[in-house]
Amino acid sequence: MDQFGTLDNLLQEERVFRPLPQLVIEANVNPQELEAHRRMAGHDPLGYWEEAADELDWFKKWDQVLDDSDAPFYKWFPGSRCNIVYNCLDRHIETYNKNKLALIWEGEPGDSRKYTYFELYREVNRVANALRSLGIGKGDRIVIYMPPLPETVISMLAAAKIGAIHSVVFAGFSAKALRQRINDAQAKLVVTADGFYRNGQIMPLKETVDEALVGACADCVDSMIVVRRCKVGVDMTDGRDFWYEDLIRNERNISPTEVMDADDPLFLMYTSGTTGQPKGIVHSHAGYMVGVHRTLNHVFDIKPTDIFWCTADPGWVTGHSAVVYGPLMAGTTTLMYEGHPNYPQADRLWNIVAKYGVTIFYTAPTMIRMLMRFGIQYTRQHDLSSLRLLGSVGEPISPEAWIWLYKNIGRNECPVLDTWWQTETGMFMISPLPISLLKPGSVTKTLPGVEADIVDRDGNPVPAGKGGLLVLKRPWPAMMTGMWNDPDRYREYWEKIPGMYFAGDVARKDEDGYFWIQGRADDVLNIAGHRIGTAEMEAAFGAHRAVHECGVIGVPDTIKGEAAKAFIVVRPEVEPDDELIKDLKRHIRNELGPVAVIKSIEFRDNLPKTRSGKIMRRVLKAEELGHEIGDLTGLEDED
Ligand code: 6R9
Repeated sequence: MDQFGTLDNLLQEERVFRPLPQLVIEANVNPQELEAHRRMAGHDPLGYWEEAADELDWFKKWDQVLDDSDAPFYKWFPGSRCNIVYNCLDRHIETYNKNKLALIWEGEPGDSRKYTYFELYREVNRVANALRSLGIGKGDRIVIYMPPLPETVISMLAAAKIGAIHSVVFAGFSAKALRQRINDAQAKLVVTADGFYRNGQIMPLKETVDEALVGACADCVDSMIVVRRCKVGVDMTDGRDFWYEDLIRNERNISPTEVMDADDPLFLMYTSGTTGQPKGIVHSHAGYMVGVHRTLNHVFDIKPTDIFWCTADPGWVTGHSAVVYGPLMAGTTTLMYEGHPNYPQADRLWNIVAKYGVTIFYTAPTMIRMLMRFGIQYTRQHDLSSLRLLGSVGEPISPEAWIWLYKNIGRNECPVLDTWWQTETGMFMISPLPISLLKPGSVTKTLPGVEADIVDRDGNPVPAGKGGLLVLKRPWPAMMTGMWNDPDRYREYWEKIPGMYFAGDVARKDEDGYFWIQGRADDVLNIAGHRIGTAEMEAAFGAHRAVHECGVIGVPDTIKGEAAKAFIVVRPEVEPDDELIKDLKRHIRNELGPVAVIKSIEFRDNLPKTRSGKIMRRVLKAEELGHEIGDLTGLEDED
């Protein structure tokens, strides 16, 4: 067993942690209120969500809370008119929040910028005007290929304000992956930066966009906005590329907030599925805003004095719900850091916590494992006493990592809120509140208004303690409203187990009704909390001249949680050697970007296949990990 523990001790974990009395007294939602919420959501779920919707501002209220006449294409709050940006900015400008800090940003070199709600509002208005001047309007798609910069948040909000649909693409993706997303979304505009700082180096970015736009592909893009971050030289194409600062220099501070229908898309977020083509998950204004607002407020118990730091990159859904939209709707101060946690040394995150007095720190197990590796001496160099809540998301957290965080960062006082949710769910689904009794490694119980269960392949509930498929049994407001260009793929989520939403995860429920997530059931890897499909990786390998056939599986990795191992059959004329391994790794980095971490490559003469010719990753995985291989009937060559 490694120092971070394994799934086996997760299954045996029996420790429980109670919240300190002071925390319960001060909580926005106390235990009696939580019970009342659960009771209400139990017998009148739509009434529960309607009450949640009433906490936000609308241009026109709904005719109905939920229209399920065309299930699984559920429509939340039909007939209503709203704009999430109104709730993130406009409404705070009319209250005492106007002069409160909305955003604190720190760059890797140590530079920092702060925006009050009013300042952020003003900047978003100017960019909204600039977008309109470039011919962008309601329903147009904008790809935002940016590192964590204030302008990333500003561009997202400006797009949403004018009714455009943003799709943020993680700056770690390759030109090819970017092109694929631009094409699928048929984006008219790309926002990017000249480069960004990472681990003491300048990483160029604009040139990757140029590469993505080369040739006949991506000719939907008319213009590009470039933020000057590192002052590195870039080639600007006349008539297409504009410096951000030039565009907004003369823009006015007011730009009308577009009135949106409930179902008008707010953003697309591409995520990996089981085929080579990433899925464009669609989230829309009304439902997303209600679900995220209610769950973020409840789980993180937002107080006027909080400084909320979610370490996720804006390129992931966590960055959308927990860095931008959720915190801003809540009127809290959200913090963003541009760079590497190890720069200039391993205490950087704690330095930031102490410097700004961070009260809520929400991160991912892969980050926690990295911090554990750095050692606790770094945590002791800074005053972390401002922290009151900790959070985890992205993959199962081992009890060891949970306890490390609780003890060394949370002084044995701050609850660790392990939130289970997905790009598709938009909002937290299964999660404790600060008042909950915690078991390290468990995401505890469903939030009020959410119904989940563990079932077998036919949809029958499995007994407590047994593993099975994690399903959601009722629609929820922040659910994706569709799949871009692909309604059939959306429908699949509801058809694998009829009448239920199957999330793709395996989990179990214990005798107390606590959920324990075990991992993905499908061919999707979770590398450092990022989803990447084995099919996507196999397709990328397949594009290399030396590769005849390839099978990719996930193998355990102490820091990243999981990493990829590739089994490769080379073309007859190729002689596999170390040079080829290096070249293949380089190739994957070019094709998919650094997110696709290859742990090892093994050359084989052939791969196990089904009679229909599908590579059996299950067999490769069992061999690799020394497990029982299981049923092999249907295998092409049972030897
Ligand atoms: C928010 C986000 C979703 C997948 C999900 C599951 C895993 C997320 C988790 C967790 C265990 C948690 N996951 N939260 N596993 N405990 N608290 O991560 O979205 O990128 O779409 O990934 O991540 O496997 O299905 P996304």
